Amino acid sequence: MKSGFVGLAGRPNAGKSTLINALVGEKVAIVSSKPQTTRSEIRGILTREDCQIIFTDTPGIHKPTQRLDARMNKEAFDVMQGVDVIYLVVDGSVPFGKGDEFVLEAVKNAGLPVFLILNKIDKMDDRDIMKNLVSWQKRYEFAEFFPMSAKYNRSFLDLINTTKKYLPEGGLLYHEEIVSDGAENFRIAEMIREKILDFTREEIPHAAAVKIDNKEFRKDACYIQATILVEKDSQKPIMIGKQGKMLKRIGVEARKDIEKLLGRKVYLELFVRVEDEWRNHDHLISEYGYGGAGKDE
Ligand SMILES: Nc1nc2c(ncn2[C@@H]2O[C@H](COP(=O)(O)OP(=O)(O)OP(=O)(O)O)[C@@H](O)[C@H]2O)c(=O)[nH]1
Ligand SMILES: [Mg+2]
Repeated sequence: MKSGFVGLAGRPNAGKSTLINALVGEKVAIVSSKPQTTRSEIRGILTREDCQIIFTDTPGIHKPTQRLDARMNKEAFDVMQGVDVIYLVVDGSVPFGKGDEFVLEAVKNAGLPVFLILNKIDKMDDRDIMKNLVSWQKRYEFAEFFPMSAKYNRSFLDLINTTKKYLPEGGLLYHEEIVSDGAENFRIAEMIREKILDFTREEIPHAAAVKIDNKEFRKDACYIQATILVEKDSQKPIMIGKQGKMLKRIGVEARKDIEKLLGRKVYLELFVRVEDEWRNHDHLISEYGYGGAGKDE
């Protein structure tokens, strides 16, 4: 049996979290159309009879403007130290830019086999795909090339089988039934944050954090209270919405995902609170579970 680690790296919005969910067949990481969705390392575990692959999703690497950004980048770089294979996930439908160069340099420095995952080919024609692959080929000695659509591909067998070849012999590293190593409360908080990303605009999505205050299993149901933190007083009414409509919408949609995760009925109560400039405070970033919380700085 083979077992080992794969780190997913790439710019924000490239489709890393979409790919990890598709590979493990469950939503372990949240996805949104807004860049910088993922804020911390998340593991998705795929177990087959012949192999176990631990995929690590990372925050998209980008130019830091706040403390949270710096922590997210560091997290992404750290992940690349302890893996057997790196997937460099790129959005093939947008032109190569400075951001790609930055990520590519980081990936090169790791000195590991790198698979170039040319994602979102559903948005490209064959000529563009070829041109794009050729240009990436010139940039680095990638171990493998995989043009694909993380969102629409039905099978990832080829990618998984090829990855297996690069992994060492070894036993199970996680129990075969475990799909994510994320703490349950963190996964629930992320599902709420995903809806915030979906429904709010401009600076609001990135200013929001979610914290689970209480979770109680009673009979067949689960009762959850959670707080959405925003950075400024002016953001609070937007998060709540007219007559509480926004908060309600976030709650209703998040509850559906949480019920799927917990396999039971969920009662979700949401609150909104202002936490001044939380994105620039290390202890708050850690408290909410972002940017490698709990790890040594
Ligand atoms: N058309 C198309 N869209 C895709 C594909 N893969 C991902 N997306 C979309 O791209 C957006 C970003 O996807 P994510 O998986 O959140 O990207 P990410 O790389 O994890 O982004 P960060 O967490 O911000 O670093 C979402 O709207 C996805 O639905 C694809 O293969 N085709
Ligand atoms: Mg992501």
